[in-house]
Amino acid sequence: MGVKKTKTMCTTCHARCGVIVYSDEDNKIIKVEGDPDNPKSAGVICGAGMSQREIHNNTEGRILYPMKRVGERGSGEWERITWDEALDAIADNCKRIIAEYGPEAIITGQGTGRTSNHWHCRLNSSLGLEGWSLVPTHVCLMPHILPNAISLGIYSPAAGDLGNSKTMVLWGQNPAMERAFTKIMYDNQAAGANLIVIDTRYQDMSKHADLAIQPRPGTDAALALGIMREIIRNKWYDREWIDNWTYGFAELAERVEEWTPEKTAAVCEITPEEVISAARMMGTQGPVGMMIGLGPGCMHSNAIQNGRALACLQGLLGWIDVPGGVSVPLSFSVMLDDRITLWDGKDPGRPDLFTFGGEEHPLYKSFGRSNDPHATFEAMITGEPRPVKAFIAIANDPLLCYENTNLTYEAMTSPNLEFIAVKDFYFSPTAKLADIVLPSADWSERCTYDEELDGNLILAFDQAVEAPGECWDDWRFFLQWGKRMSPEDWPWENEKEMVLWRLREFYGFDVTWDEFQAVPVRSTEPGGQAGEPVFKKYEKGMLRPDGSPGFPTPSGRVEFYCATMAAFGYDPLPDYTEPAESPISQPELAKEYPLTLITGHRVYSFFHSAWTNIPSQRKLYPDPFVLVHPDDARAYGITDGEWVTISSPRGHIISKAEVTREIKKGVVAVPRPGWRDECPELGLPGYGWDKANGNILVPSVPAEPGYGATPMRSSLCKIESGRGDL
Ligand SMILES: Nc1nc2c(c(=O)[nH]1)N[C@H]1C(S)=C(S)[C@@H](COP(=O)(O)OP(=O)(O)OC[C@H]3O[C@@H](n4cnc5c(=O)[nH]c(N)nc54)[C@H](O)[C@@H]3O)O[C@H]1N2
Ligand SMILES: Nc1nc2c(c(=O)[nH]1)N[C@H]1C(S)=C(S)[C@@H](COP(=O)(O)OP(=O)(O)OC[C@H]3O[C@@H](n4cnc5c(=O)[nH]c(N)nc54)[C@H](O)[C@@H]3O)O[C@H]1N2
Ligand code: SF4
Ligand SMILES: [Mo]
Repeated sequence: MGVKKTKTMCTTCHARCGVIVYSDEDNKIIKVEGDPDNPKSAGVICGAGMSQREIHNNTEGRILYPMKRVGERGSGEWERITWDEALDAIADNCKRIIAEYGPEAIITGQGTGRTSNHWHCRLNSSLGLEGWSLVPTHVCLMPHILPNAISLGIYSPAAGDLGNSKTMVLWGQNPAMERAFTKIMYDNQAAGANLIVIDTRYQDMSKHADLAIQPRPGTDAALALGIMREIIRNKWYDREWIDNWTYGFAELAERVEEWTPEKTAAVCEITPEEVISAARMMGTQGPVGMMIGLGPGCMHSNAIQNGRALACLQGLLGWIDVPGGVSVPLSFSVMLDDRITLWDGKDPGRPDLFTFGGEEHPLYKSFGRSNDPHATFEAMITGEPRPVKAFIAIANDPLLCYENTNLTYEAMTSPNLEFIAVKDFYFSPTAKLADIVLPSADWSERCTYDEELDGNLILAFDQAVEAPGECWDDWRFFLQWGKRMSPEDWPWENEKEMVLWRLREFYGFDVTWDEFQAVPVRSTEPGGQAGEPVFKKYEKGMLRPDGSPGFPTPSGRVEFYCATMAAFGYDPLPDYTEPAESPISQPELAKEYPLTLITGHRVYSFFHSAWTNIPSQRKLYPDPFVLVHPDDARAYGITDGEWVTISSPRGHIISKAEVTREIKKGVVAVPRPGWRDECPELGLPGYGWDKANGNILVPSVPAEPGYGATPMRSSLCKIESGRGDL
């Protein structure tokens, strides 16, 4: 038989590169390489993708079988059980708890998109819950898409078609982490396009930028208002677009008037020239495509309004649903289609629907369909306003993912929480506290991926190797758990049937598995050619439910003035407010904690908290580290490479100082993740959830009012030389 060659997709990060896996008769992976025929990634691959070889071939430390706890919680004593025993235990606990306390007493946790989130939602529906239960969308997906949903009617991150832009803008986003996309940008820049990078850190892409601006954390709305003022004053907008497709232009023009380059520069701690240059480039050299990341709008107490200001800037520029502008995909909403989630068109904002924290954060309840983490963890601890009895996590580690980790830990170890199950590859800090752990197949070991959600392509994929031990794909787990809770919702026999059902139900491809494999690329858009999106859908009546031209907003237009914002108690116009915990808003606190803390900027090899135990990934970043500006290092007696203690009113952690001009003066940056698992092959120790995890430092209150986004990128801290008690 020799070497087997399988074309599939790496799903380690959201880029989802096409890859070719070579494996041998012993089911070992020989090599993973980029697939040159993949229309999106075109042969690009990164080290994290290639490390699948280590993850699959060396199963040391991996959870290989379902196991139940036999000792005290957290004692590390486990006993192997069968999948049936594990699933029965989960289903029995769920049924008992639902009967006694109602489904809301079960919290299911999921992390960022790892190919099974839609089935997770369906499973929640089978439990009698509505929505996503517990997800980090309060700092990621929702503040990302909500401003666009409200302002443009586009229920997506509104990513730019940067490969065709004349001016490419990376706003608090670093695509260098996802390689294929970077290549497209470099090629476009070589062909004459501009690149603007707006990032507090002088990050990977800043080094290639025509204009790199480093605003103070959480001040991006001010910058966007200042840029809009310049564009309006200089009439760098398209009058016809404004008249035909936007709402509230006159009010916007009045609002931005006070944001002179000087005032903007003072708030953002940049120069007036930078504001003017950015406005001129965006205003005169279109099409403008933006990639907006977590930097500006997701992880601040003023998150939604920051995002709104950026959405309005895009609306003002007018490059929407055109080549090189803001892409308007249809496929994103398909993932959350009622046919798959079983949400049945119910309004999540209705008063009788209960969510933890829904009263405090009504916008999150209405649009996010999730429980607020802070309120959920408090309920786990106190039983108020109602009890939580079970927590089941799939591809999620709350101890490393959520702010204010000491609260999360108290919740995860609360005696009120009767049952915890975790499905993961390795013993994550939360898995160590579980009653049942469930083994998981990684991407080379499964046949279940999403269609491309950020584009319009369905790419054929297949399982490359057999999963080790009894590692199950997450789809299979949801299917078998679902069958035990509500069999009519889960009619399929296996995961392949689930994939084929989706192809048929959503895109009309009635194919067998082999037929699916035979066509490498399909389009998700009705009538669309593979790789050729339909543009200006708003003119063609493709965006509004009633089929009329326009955008799916109440006015049918791009809304600068937005009644939806007003209905939730916000200023209906884009607005800047100072972050809740900054040297300016909290001068007293800043006397003790003078530095602004950014947590979680991405680094090459790690994807969230995963892979710090994998040698080829860990060797790039052996120790936890923190970026410190040379002037701050001098002021606080820190030298490059030494261990420092970083403290906030919430707690303290350690990291090695990386003294660098990359970070803005007055700001320190702890990357994601801070913690490290042990890496025996390299002889490197672990640094646990309570040692080097940036979330120890981040407050869970006060949060963004409507949404509950927490200031993971704008809170106060101090640094001192030495490891202290850690
Ligand atoms: N301070 C701070 N906190 C942050 C962020 C930040 O920037 N700063 N970023 C936030 C953001 S944007 C997000 S999206 C969240 C992400 O949060 P999560 O997605 O929950 O990420 P992790 O906490 O790393 O937990 C993920 C766990 O899932 C496991 N895993 C990975 N893939 C799979 C899979 O396919 N199946 C199974 N069963 N397990 C899998 C990993 O091994 C890991 O233990 O974190 C948020 N937390
Ligand atoms: N390697 C790797 N790739 C990943 C992930 C990962 O964990 N590892 N996570 C994935 C996930 S779930 C997500 S959501 C995406 C996030 O993707 P990005 O948003 O691109 O990622 P980040 O690096 O978290 O944040 C972007 C930048 O924001 C900057 N920044 C911080 N505060 C501010 C601010 O106030 N204003 C501005 N303008 N910039 C600021 C940081 O310096 C950082 O460079 O990444 C995805 N890709
Ligand atoms: S960029 Fe790397 S980790 Fe992300 S999908 Fe591509 S190969 Fe995988
Ligand atoms: Mo995320």
